[in-house]
Amino acid sequence: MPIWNEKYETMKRDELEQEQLERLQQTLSRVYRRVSHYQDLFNEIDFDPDAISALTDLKKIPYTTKDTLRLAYPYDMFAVPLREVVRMQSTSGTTGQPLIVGYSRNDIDHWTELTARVLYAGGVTKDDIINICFPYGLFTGGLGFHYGAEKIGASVIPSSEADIENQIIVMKDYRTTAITCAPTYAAQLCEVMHEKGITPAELSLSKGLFGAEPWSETFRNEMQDRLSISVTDNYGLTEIIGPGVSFECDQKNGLHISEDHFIPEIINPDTGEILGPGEKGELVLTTITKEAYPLVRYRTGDLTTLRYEDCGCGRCLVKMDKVFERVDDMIILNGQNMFPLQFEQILTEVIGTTPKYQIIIEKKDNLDELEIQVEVSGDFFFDEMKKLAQIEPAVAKEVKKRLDFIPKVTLVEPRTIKRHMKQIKVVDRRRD
Ligand code: DLL
Repeated sequence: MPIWNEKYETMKRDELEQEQLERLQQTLSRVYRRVSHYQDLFNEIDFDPDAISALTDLKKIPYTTKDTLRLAYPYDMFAVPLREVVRMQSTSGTTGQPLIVGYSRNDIDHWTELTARVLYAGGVTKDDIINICFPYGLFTGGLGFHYGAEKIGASVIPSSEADIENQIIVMKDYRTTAITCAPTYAAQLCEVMHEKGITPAELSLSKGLFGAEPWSETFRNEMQDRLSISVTDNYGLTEIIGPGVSFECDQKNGLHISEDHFIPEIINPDTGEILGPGEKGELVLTTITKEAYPLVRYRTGDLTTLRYEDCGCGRCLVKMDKVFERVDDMIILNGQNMFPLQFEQILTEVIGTTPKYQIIIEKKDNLDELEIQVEVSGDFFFDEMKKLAQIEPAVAKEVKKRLDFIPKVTLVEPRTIKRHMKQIKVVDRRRD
């Protein structure tokens, strides 16, 4: 499979590290001169950004957290004057106050290069017709991929998050060969196709590039099967740039991080201690080419592992494992810690496919209670009432076995769980 940027994607590690060091020096000098937060921080720890001589010097700088960015809202983390900002995007604010991120002209060029890498690694070429099914707006998915796909020379359909039926009509009539979207959207696409009796053979689709939220290997297999396409994962976050931070290649076993733009580290989320390759922890990223919104050692909140190994695709960029959990995902139920993923695994095993589900947590008589709502869809046991009746006790039993408590399990009608661009897996009503 061809590589979009041979030079940087296959660069040998010593050469890459030299390039990273030079870019890091520029970034640290820039943030020290232009962002008061970093100026104060470096002064406080007596850190001279012009004296760094090795990548390991980065470890001397404390982490940057989302709280710092929130305090700096709207523009205090910007490292260029607004007249040099050509674009602003924003986080959704689902976990608090939204953040505004600015891009200089060079930042947009770099971002375009980065999303082109993602798309190319997922098999998109100038011969493709691609629907960008991410919202075009403050969310980074739409415009981020749009520019990258145009750069490759693909025929870009900015269909955005169109109503699913219209999306299918466009895909059919325009003979779309590739889509990029959130996995939740892909699942809805499948559902509607199923309901309308549309088969993959009626479409020209051959690849799907999914990102923006966690999704499992079971889901990949299911989508590949049901849509007759090849599916790859890609990861990014608004604060760092948007999509384009890391991407899967045809090997589909880890996401290559574009290390010529971002330096990754993995830390223990509780202690801040740096962890080694192969150890799972929180991903921390430093941007080394960003002009308008550079971040040093930003704690992403995402849990993953870094793997420095040869890849069958020929790229030398480090790989991170698929992200399934966030540090702040953890559910604490009556003092016991658990992750939504544990429930998802149980549901998938019991039902044989990953259903749409939502976990609702409430407080009753001073005790935390957890309910798992599972949406019955046309795809699983819709007409097999006997099997349906077995699901609730089977899930409850499995949860009791693995997590030692009995949840309430409720099957709900199709489309009861509200659709968002990203699936909201946990609704915590304890603080309502
Ligand atoms: O979701 C950017 C993006 C758009 C990435 C389109 C990929 C495709 P935010 O809305 O700021 O930005 O959300 C970032 O989403 O910290 C992760 O927790 C999660 N996330 C993003 N991609 C993945 C992925 C965009 N492939 C947050 N797998 C991140 C798992 C992901 N989680």
